Amino acid sequence: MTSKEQPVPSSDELRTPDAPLLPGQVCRIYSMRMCPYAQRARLIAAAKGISHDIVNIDLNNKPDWFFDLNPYGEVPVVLHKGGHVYESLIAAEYLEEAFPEPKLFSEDPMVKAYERIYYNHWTKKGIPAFYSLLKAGYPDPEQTKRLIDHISALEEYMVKLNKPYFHGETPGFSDYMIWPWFERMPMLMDITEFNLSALSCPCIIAWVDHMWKNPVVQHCKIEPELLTQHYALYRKGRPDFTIGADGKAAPSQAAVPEALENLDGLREAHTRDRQK
Ligand SMILES: N[C@@H](CCC(=O)N[C@@H](CS)C(=O)NCC(=O)O)C(=O)O
Repeated sequence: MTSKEQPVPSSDELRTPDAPLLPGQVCRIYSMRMCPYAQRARLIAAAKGISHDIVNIDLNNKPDWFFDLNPYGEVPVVLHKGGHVYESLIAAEYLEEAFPEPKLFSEDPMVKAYERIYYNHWTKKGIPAFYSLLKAGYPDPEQTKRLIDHISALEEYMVKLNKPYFHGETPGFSDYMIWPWFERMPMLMDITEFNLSALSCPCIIAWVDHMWKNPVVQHCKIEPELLTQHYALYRKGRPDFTIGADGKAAPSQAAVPEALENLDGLREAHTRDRQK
C-alpha cells in the first residue's frame, strides 16, 4: 500500500446501510461467514462477477438498524440501488434478474420449473433434515434416514436428467442454491459420522466433485475447520457468529460448556429477535 492509498475496510466493520459502498462496488451483502443462506447470495454474486462489499453481522449482537433491513433479523440481506432484499432465495433471484449476464437459470420454462422444484425440495425438506441430524449430534438412525431420503430424491432427479449439474451442462442457479449444505457435509461427518460418500448416490457424489472444482465455489468456500468449530458450538446452543473474523483467534472447544438446554433446535426467540 502506498502512503496515499486507504486501507480497505474489513468485512467485519459494521457499515450501516447508509454508509457508501466501497469504491468500485455495486451492491452490498450483509452476511455471516458461516451462513449457508448468505453463501447462496455470495455464490450468485461471484458467478455473475457482481462486485460487492460484504458486511458480516454478529447475530448475537444485532444492531437495531438491521431489523429495518430484515424484520426477521436474518442474513443475507442484499443492498442495491438504495433498496434492500432479504430471504436467500428471493435475494438470489433478485441478483439473477438485476444482473442478467451470465444467465444462471435455464431459458426453457419447463427446465427452469424443474430446477426450482428441486432446490425448493432441498430447502423445504433436505435442509431441515440436515439440521435435525446435526443437532442430534450422533449417528441417529431416524434423522440419518430422513436426510438420506432427501438426498436420494435429488439423486433420482440427477439420474433422469443425465447431466453433470442440476442446471445441465454447467453449474447454474439451482446448483448454487443447493450447494452450501453439501459443502458442509465434511463438517456433518466430523460431528455425526454421516458419510455422504458411503451412500449409493453416484450422481450426487459426482456432482459434489464437479462443484468442488468450480472456481465460483472455491472463491466462496469457508475453511472446513472453521465450519466444524462453528457448528460444534451452534448445536450446543452457543453459536459464535464471529468465528473467522479478522484478527480473532479460533475458539477453544474446551471453553464450551457441555450442559446446555437448547439442544434440539432453533435459537431461542430472545436471542434472535430485536434486542431491547
Ligand atoms: N429463510 C432465511 C433463513 C436465513 C437464516 O436462517 N439465516 C441465519 C444465519 S445462517 C440467521 O440470520 N439467523 C439469525 C439468528 O440466528 O439470529 C433465508 O433463506 O434467508
